[in-house]
Amino acid sequence: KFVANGELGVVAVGFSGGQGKAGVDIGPAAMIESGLLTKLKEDLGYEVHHDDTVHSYKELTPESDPPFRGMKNPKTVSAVTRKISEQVYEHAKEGRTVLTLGGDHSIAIGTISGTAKAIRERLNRELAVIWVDAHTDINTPEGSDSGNVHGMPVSFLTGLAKEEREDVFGWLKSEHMLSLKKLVYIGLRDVDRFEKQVLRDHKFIANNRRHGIGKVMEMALGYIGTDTPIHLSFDVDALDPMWAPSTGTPVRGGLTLREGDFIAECVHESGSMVAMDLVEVNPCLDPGVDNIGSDETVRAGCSLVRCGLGESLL
Ligand code: B3U
Ligand code: MN
Ligand code: MN
Repeated sequence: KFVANGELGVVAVGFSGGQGKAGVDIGPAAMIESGLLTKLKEDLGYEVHHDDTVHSYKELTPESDPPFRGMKNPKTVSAVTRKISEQVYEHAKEGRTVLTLGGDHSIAIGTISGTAKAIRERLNRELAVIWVDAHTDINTPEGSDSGNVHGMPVSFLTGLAKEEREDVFGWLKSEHMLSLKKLVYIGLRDVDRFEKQVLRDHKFIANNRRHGIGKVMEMALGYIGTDTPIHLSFDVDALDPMWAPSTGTPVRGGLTLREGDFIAECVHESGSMVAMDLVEVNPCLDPGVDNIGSDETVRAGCSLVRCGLGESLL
């Protein structure tokens, strides 16, 4: 089986160019400074491979990176995600579980493409993705109202959005891609009209909040099956703003922290998780006083990661 070998590859990505709000680029540093990686080493026993760097990438000037097909910062986001894809691939091909700390959710174009490629090469298997988010992030450039690429990663990864230009995601090849049939959503509650149409057309499973979280996880993992490697892409805005207020687009009515932790625990316990992303922690957006909101959000993010990597309360 493709089970974890106790080695963890960490990629920290200080990137905010997939959306318009500054501050999400310091999310990874905040989580690392609060001791996350030390915990993963000391308490969970991982051999951690990390270059001790929060990668920031040179952003192009607005003049050299004008909107293309409505996308904002297209060349910058493409170049950054391409780099991330290679970094994640390098870890995953060694059989390491890969943890990526973001950064906005556009970085998943890099993380998932990197994992998908490594899993194909190493295990000759297709990847499944559990996307935990208030949003579906499946806009095409033309379908998007905002032009923010963090609302489009799933569309590029599944080939719903295509672009020939090498410097605008044309580097994504079939080995990087994800099948729409291998995608499961949990936590959705803010889905654009265009995206709803996509969901209807493709009929892939999205969670149903009629069921409790236990049943949702049973259905999600049952649908994926026990023999398929899983990439867990966790957007902290899936949590209710009560638990994670410091994020770019908070939406009321979300998951409790315990439900979020439970999702991550279940994916870990499946034994199939090969990679995890934790994204959209923005410590600069704090509706509280004395950084209460950002401290709580960072703590929530760290908790989700620890649960995904095997910390169990039991
Ligand atoms: N669907 C909207 C809003 C959004 C997507 N992802 C986040 N917000 N975090 C869009 O811009 O595509
Ligand atoms: Mn997202
Ligand atoms: Mn979101």
